[in-house]
Amino acid sequence: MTTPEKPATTAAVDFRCGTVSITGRPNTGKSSLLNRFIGQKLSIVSRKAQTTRHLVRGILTAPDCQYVFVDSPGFQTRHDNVLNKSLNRRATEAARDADVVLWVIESPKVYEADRALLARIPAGRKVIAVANKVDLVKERERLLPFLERVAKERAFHAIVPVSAKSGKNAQELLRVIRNALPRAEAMYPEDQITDRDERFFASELVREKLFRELGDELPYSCEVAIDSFKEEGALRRIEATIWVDRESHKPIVIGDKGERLKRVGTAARKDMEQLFDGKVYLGLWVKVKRGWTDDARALRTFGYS
Ligand SMILES: Nc1nc2c(ncn2[C@@H]2O[C@H](COP(=O)(O)OP(=O)(O)OP(=O)(O)O)[C@@H](O)[C@H]2O)c(=O)[nH]1
Ligand SMILES: [Mg+2]
Repeated sequence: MTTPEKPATTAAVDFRCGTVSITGRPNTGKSSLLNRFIGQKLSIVSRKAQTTRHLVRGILTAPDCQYVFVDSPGFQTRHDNVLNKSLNRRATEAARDADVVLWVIESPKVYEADRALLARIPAGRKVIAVANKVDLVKERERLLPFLERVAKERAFHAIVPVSAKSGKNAQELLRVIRNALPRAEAMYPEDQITDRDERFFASELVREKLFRELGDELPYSCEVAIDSFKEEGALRRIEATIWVDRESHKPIVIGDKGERLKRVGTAARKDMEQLFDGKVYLGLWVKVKRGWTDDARALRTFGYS
């Protein structure tokens, strides 16, 4: 995650560069796809819908193309609070501003929620339909009719079946995206893989572990804030607070004798050490901010607009 001054060399003839918005309803595998392209866990992933809350840029520089991927929150209809309205706004804005939009759906079905999001992508945008999770389609003969149904939804630039999980067809998808991007100079230095800093990833990795550790509802009312982030030689010393929105949630997050909080901390620390390539000390606290998901001011302090 370095940021040298020089942009990538763009000596290749026909060099392409542009933004690629990864959109879709929750849980279709958008963040998994970003991580697959970049080869690192930049965007957090869980089995639960609505894991992603922030726009995360992942930059991939190849000899003939620089792809600037933007992962976005799943477009959601689940809860109508201020947080979710803000997430939906982010999801659609990212699609509006991109050179190419990936509309990620789950094979082998198109849901109404997929269509609702597709309808929000302005006409004239180059949209690639990405039929993810093809590894789950056991009967191969179901795939072709499914792709034919997809083709009827819009005049897509292309339709590509992939598996973010196994990597199947990911290279082919990259080739299709490249050919849809404009001829342009690189925007970022070639060894830069994201626009987010280590503080951001530290808080996201804690949030990912909460999503994985907690039941169905609680993760949605948890947020993580980094209180301090200090580099002491090779060690990163990080103090973070997990905010919950009710007093009764606190003991659930902490767990019996602090066991759950400890598991969250250990798993997050290990991922941070891998991503930052160095030792990490992580101190975690749990505090209550009542009703923060519906409180615009509290949301701003957590970086939502
Ligand atoms: N079998 C299979 N599972 C996948 C694939 N891609 C993603 N998943 C799983 O689908 C779930 C959701 O993946 P995410 O990458 O978090 O999905 P997302 O679209 O970013 O979800 P939100 O951020 O909540 O909108 C996780 O359990 C992933 O492991 C795939 O190609 N095949
Ligand atoms: Mg996601």
